[in-house]
Amino acid sequence: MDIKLIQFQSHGDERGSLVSLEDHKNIPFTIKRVYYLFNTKDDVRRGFHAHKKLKQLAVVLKGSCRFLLDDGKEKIDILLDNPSQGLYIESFLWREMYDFSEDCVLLVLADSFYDESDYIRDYQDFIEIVNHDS
Ligand code: T46
Repeated sequence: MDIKLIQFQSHGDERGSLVSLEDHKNIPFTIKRVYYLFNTKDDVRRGFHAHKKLKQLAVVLKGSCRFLLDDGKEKIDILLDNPSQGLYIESFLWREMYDFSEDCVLLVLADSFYDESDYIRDYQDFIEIVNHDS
């Protein structure tokens, strides 16, 4: 599985650091929605779904968390702990997020509005869909 970790340019000086995210420049889609997760508990796992169409990019603004990505054939575990890096999450990837640090703030940019019908929330359904398409 090809995991795309995008390295953002960080503009840093003695005042601190600044990262800018722009449609079709360092973000590979048009940003339609932004959401963020915070106050997450360290023993909680979230996600447990894939998306049919949605493409997203996740950036840990503070702290750290882990992503498990699964394309139905291979599982990859990624630590996100750098606000200058974005994890590109394409459609048909099962994802679970866990090991949130207490201070974790996870920002997600999405290419579509929220749509519950785009979610595949049953793992067996996901496996059947991805294996059927390959
Ligand atoms: C994903 C991972 C990384 C909304 O009302 N609007 C929204 O834009 C979102 C994302 C969620 N919600 C509601 C739906 C649920 O009642 O917020 C509640 C929590 O959402 P969910 O259980 O889907 O959260 P996660 O952390 O399991 O998954 C989220 C995204 O839903 C998902 O697309 O890829 O983060």
